Amino acid sequence: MTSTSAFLTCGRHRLDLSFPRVMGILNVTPDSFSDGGRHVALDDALRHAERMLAEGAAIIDVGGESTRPGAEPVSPAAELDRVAPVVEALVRELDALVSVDTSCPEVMREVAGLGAGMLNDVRSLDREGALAAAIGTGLPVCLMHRQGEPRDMQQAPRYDVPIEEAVVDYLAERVAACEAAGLRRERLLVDPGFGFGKTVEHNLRLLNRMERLAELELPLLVGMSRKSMIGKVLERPVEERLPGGLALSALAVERGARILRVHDVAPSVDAVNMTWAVLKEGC
Ligand code: 9MG
Repeated sequence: MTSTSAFLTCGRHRLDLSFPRVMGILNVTPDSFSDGGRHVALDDALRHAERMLAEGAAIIDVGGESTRPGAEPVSPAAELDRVAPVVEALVRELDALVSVDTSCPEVMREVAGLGAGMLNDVRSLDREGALAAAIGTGLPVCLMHRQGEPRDMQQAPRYDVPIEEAVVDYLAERVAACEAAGLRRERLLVDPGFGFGKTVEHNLRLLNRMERLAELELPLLVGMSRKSMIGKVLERPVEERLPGGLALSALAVERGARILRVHDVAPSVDAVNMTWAVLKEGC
């Protein structure tokens, strides 16, 4: 177990990270709702978030740009159009702690004004203007390792050093860049970025060696829910990956994860709490 600071200030919320928490995924990309209608989609999003909160999610992560392998980028205007009404409604109607999965400076500024409590950037603030925008929001930021862009990142990824070293070095460099620009480390989280420019073997090794990330001394967020590493090892389609994902969540908690980004909140909360009960006993 790593010792990270217990509380993270997320806008008007304080997130207790003295034990592992679950972040529920809320995708608001056009393919994520069965009905194309705008009003229905907003209502669906709200009901889905409400259910995840009732099941024990501490954070709702809203994303308006798909980061799946092969996905094409969307314009800032289109992303904002998808995300802003959902963030506003989640804050106003549910008083939820909302994280926004974005790499876009305009989106960061806008959602902070709407009451979002965290930024989740799979590009670790390396887009032009993103670092300055994130600093201006005053919100905590999750920095994630990736190699390549979603469009092409899974085309034969390779590394010259062991994957865990590549990940630690990259994240240490991004943390240093943030601190040099004035983003205090109290506002940072790190994420090894499972599936982002990594083969199945890279992902499995990275989870095995994830304790290496403890040297960064920052809260660790991980996302493996329904990812293809589960599908490939177990030969399961996406709708049959929950048991594999729960096993990975338990291992991630044992290796120091403090936030688990998942689709299936209720079973994940149980898996995380059960794992934590065992680990706590060993303290
Ligand atoms: C948006 N997104 C998709 N997968 C993710 C992961 O593994 N970590 C984080 N932080 N965000 C992710």
